[in-house]
Amino acid sequence: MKRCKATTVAALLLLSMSSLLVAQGRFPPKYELSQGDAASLLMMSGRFVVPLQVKTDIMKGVPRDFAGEGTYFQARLGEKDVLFALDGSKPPKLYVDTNRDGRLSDEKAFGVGSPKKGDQFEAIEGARVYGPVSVAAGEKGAETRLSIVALGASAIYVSQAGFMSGRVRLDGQDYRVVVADCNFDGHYDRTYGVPESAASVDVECETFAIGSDAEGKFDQRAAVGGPQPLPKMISVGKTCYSIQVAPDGSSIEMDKVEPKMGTLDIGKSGVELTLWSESGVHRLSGDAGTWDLPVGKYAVQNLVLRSEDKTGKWSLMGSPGRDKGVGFEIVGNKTTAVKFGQPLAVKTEMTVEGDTATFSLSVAGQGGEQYMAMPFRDNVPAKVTPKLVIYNELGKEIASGLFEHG
Ligand SMILES: [Ca+2]
Ligand SMILES: [Ca+2]
Repeated sequence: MKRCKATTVAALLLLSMSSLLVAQGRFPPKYELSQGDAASLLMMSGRFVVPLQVKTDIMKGVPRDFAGEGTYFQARLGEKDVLFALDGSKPPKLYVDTNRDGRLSDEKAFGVGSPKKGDQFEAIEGARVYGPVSVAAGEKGAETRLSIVALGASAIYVSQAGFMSGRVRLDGQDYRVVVADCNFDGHYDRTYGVPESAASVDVECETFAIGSDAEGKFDQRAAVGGPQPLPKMISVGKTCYSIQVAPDGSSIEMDKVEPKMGTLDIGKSGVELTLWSESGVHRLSGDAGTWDLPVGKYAVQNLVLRSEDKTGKWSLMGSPGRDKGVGFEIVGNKTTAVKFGQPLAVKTEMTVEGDTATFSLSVAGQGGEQYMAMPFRDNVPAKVTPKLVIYNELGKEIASGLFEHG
C-alpha cells in the first residue's frame, strides 16, 4: 500500500513537472531537409569554394571508380578542412572525405540531383546539386549534413542541408523555431558572441530564426528579426525570452526573462542601425536618438545615414569599416553614448599602375563607419558623380575626372 502511494506521488510529481515544462516553452524539434524555404537561414553557413590548383598528397589515393582527372576542392568547415572531388564522368560524380581522414580512396560516389523548387540555384543553368552528405564533425560520433552544389568546374557551394525545426506557443501565439548547425560541429548550441576582433567575418555559431507558424512551414519573411546568429535571448513582441538549445538539438527551451537594461544614445545623427548581439538582432530607426537595450556587447552590422533637404530624402548605405569594426557595450541603468554620421570625412586614395593613376573615394563617419560614395535620393540611386580636379602649384587645373561607380 505504502509502495503504491509512493508511485502515485512520483507520477503526480512527474505530471506537474511536465506541465511546468510545457508552460515554459520547452519543445522537441525535428531535423528537416531544406526545401528551398530557408535559403537565407542556411546562407550564413554557405560558402563558395574554388578548385585547388596544386595537387597534394591527399589527392593521390583516388577511389577505384573515379573517372578522369577530376577537380578538387578543400573547404574549412568547423575546426578542420573537408576535401571534395568531382570526377570526369558526365554528369560528374562527387566524392567527399566524409570521415575526414584526409583520403578520398575510401569514399563512395554521390550522384547528381537537381535543384529543388524555390532553391536559390534553380535558375542557374548547369547547377548540379549533391547531398545530403553526412560528414564527421567535431567530437567522435558527431555528424553534420551538407548540401553541395557544383557550379560547372569553377566552384562548388557548400552549405548545411537542413535544420532543426519545432513549434512553440508564446503568449497565446504559435511560432516556428529553427536552428541550423552553421559552424559545422554537429551541435546546435553554440550562441553568438560579439567577436573580439570585429574584422573577423566568419560567424562561428548556429543560425536561429523564429517566425509565424503559417501552414506549418517556416516563413522567413515573417521571421522576428530575420535569420540571425543564435542569440541567448530574443524579444518577441514586447516580451523577452531566453533560448536554450540542447547540444544535440533534441530540445529547445524558451523562457520569459526580464533582462537588465541600459540606454544607447546616438543623438540626432539621422543614422539607422542594424545590430547583432547576444540578445538578438536589433534594428534601430526613427528620430528618437536613444533606445533602451538589454545589457551586453553589440556589433554594428550595417548603417543607413538619412537626411532631407528641399531636393528630397537622401540616404547613404554604410558598414562598420574595413579594418576596425564598430561596436559598443550597454551597461545596466547607464547611458552609452556613441557618435555616428556627420561630419563625414571624405578621403581620396591614389594607386599608380604604369602611367595610369586611379583615384578612389571613401566616406567615413564619426564612429569610423564607412559609407558607399553613392547616395540615394528617395530610395533611387542619385545621379551625382563626384569630380576630382588636380591643380598645379600655381592653382591651374592640370587634370580632372569623374568618379565612376563600381
Ligand atoms: Ca576518407
Ligand atoms: Ca554547431
